[in-house]
Amino acid sequence: MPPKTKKGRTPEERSIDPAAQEIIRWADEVGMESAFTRAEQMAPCPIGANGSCCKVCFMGPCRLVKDGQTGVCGATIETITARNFARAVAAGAASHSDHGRDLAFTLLATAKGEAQGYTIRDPFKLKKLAEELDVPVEGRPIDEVGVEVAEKCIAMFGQQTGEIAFVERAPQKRKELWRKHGLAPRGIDREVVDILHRTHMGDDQDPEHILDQTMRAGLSDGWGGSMVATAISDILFGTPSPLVSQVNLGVLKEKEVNILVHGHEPTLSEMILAASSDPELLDYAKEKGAEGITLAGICCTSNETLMRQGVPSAGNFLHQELAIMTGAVDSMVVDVQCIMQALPKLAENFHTGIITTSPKVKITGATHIEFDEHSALDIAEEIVRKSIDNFPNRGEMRIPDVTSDVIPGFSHEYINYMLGGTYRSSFRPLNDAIMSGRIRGVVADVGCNNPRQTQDFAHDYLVRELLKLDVLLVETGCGAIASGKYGYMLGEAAMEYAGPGLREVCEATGMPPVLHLGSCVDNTRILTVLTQVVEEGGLGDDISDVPAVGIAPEWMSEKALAIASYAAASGVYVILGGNNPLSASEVVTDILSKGWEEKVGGKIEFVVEPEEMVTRILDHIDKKREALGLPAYEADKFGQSGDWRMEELELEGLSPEERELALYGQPAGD
Ligand code: XCC
Ligand code: SF4
Repeated sequence: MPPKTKKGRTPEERSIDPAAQEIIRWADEVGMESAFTRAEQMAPCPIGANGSCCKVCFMGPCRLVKDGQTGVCGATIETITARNFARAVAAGAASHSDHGRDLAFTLLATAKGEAQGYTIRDPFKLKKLAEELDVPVEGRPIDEVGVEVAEKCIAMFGQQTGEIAFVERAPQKRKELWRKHGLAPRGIDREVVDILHRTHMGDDQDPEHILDQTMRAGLSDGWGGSMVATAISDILFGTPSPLVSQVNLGVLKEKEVNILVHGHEPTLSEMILAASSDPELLDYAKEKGAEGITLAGICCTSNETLMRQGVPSAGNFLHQELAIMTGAVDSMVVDVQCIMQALPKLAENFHTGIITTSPKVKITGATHIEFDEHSALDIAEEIVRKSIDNFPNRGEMRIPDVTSDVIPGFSHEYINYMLGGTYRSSFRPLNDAIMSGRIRGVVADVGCNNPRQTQDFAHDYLVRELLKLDVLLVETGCGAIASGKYGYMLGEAAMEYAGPGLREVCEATGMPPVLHLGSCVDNTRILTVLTQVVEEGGLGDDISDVPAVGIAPEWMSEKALAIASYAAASGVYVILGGNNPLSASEVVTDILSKGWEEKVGGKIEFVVEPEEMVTRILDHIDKKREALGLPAYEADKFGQSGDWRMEELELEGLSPEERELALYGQPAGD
C-alpha cells in the first residue's frame, strides 16, 4: 500500500525551495489550500495506486485485493495492471503527439502565409527535415518546402502501414531490433488507437503482448509525435542556443503587469511575448500605472520560451498555485497539460485572471479566449490588454525575493557545435571524455514535481550527488527548472559542483555540467544526442551500449510513463521515483524490468529512495563501461590542477630517461 502523505507537513517538508516555503508559510497562516495540503487530505486510493483496479467494463469495476482473485470476466491481476499501464502510456503519447500535430498545422498555416505573426525562423532546419522526408528543396521557395514538410508531418499521424519516417533516425542496430520484435511504430494515431482497442474488455489478455504494444505506441511518441513537436518548434521559433535568464517566483515584478504563460505549447506564448513588447501596449500599461510588462512562464510553456527567447521562468509544476498566491499575477494564460483545475477557485481570492486558450481545454471559472493561429497576434494583444486592465485591481502582494540565474538553450545542434566549433562540430570530445573515464556516464534527469514528495528534493539530491561523481546531466521539463532554481545551470559557475574529471572536460570544452535541453517533448533531443554519440563511435553500436540512465524522480503524469516507455524501448535504463503503480503484479513489474531488458536492452524500474537510485545508476553505468571494455571509473584520476597539466606538457618530447629524471629526480630502476 502506498504511504499516506503526512498531514500538516512543515513548509520545509513540502518543498526545499525557499520561495515556495515562504508562500506555503503564508498560505498556512491564512488557511489557504494548495496541492500541498490537498495531497495531505487525500489519501491515495490503495487499489488504484498499485494497479489492481479495473474499470474497463461495467460488469465491474473490479478491485482485485486477494491473491489469485480475478475480475468478473476472469481477468487476472497481470492483465489488469498491464492494461492500466498501457492506457496511461496511450494517454501520455496522445498528449505529446497532439501537441506535435498542432505545431505541424501551425507550420502549414505559416508556410501558406495564413498564420498571423509567425515566420519560419530556422530555414536550415526546415531544409534538413525536408531532405529527410524526401521533399525536394533545390530551387524552391522556402514556403513551398514548408507546406510540403508540414503535410508530410501531419500525414505521419494517420499513417496506417509501414514505419514512420523518424524510425530511420535511430542507430542501425536499434532499428533492426525494433523490426525483429514488431515494435517499429506505424502512424501515431494508429498506435494509440491500437492500445485503446486491445485493452477494451475481452481483447488482448497476455501481459507481455499488451506491454509490447505499449512500447510501440511509446515509440510513436518519442520517435514520432514528440519529435515532430521539437523539430517544428525549432523551425518556427528558432533552434535554441544558450542565453541567460532567471528562474523562480522572484521574476515577478511588483510594479509591472505580470503575465504568466503555463502549459506546454509555444505557439500562443510566442505571440504574447511579441505583444508584450508592443510600444502601444506598453504605453497602455503605463496609463494604468504599471512600469512595464513582464512575461514569465510555468511548466513546459516556460521551458519553450525560456530556451529560445530567455523569457524567465516563475517555476515548475508545483509553483502554479504559489505564483497566484503572490498576488502579483495579473493573468495566467494556460494552454494544454499540467494545468490544475484548482486555479480558477484559488484565483478568486486574488485579482488574477485565469485565461484558457486551447480549443481542447476549458475550465469552469476561467475566461476562455480561444487561440487560432490565423489571428494569433490579435488574440495575444487582446490577452495582454486584458492583463493590463487587471493591473489596477491588485491587492496585497508577497513576491519572494528569490531568483537564480540560468543558462538554458542546449539543443543537440548546439551541443555538437559547442564541442567542436563551426568547422568540426562533433560529439568526439564527449565520447572521448566518457571513454577515458573523465566523464563516468550520462544521466537524463527529467519529469515533474509531485506534492506527495518534498518538492525538488529528489531532483536536487540526485543532481548534486551525480555531478560529484563525474556524471554529466542533461535535463528537460520540471526537473530542468528545479536544477535552474538551485544554481546548477549557471554554466561556468556550476563547475564547483562537478567532480574533477567532469570539471576538466567542461573547462576544456566550455560545456556546462548540467545541460538544459528544453521541454518534455524535447526529450527527443536526448534520443538524438544518444544516437549521435553511438554514431560517433567508441561507445558501442546501439543506444543500449552507452553508459547512460534516465530518471524521473518526482513524476506524476501519464506523459512520464509514455516517455519512460519510449526511452526503455530505445535501450535506456529508466528509473522512476515514488510509488510503483504496478506493484500489485510482480509479473508485470518484472516484464518492465527484466523482460524488457532482455528484449530491447532498456527497462523501467520504480525506486522510492534517491540514495538507492544513485546506487543503481552507478552500477548500471559501470556495468556498461565494463561491457564496452572501457577503463573502470576512478574518482581521483583526473582533474588535478592546471599546473599539473602544464608540467605534463613540458615533459612531452623528452626521452624516457629524461622524463624519469624530471619526474622523480632519479633515473628509472634506481
Ligand atoms: Fe507537467 Fe512538462 Fe511533468 Fe512538468 S514535467 S509536470 S508533465 S510540465 Ni513534463
Ligand atoms: Fe472487471 Fe473484467 Fe470488466 Fe475489468 S474487464 S471491470 S476485470 S469484468
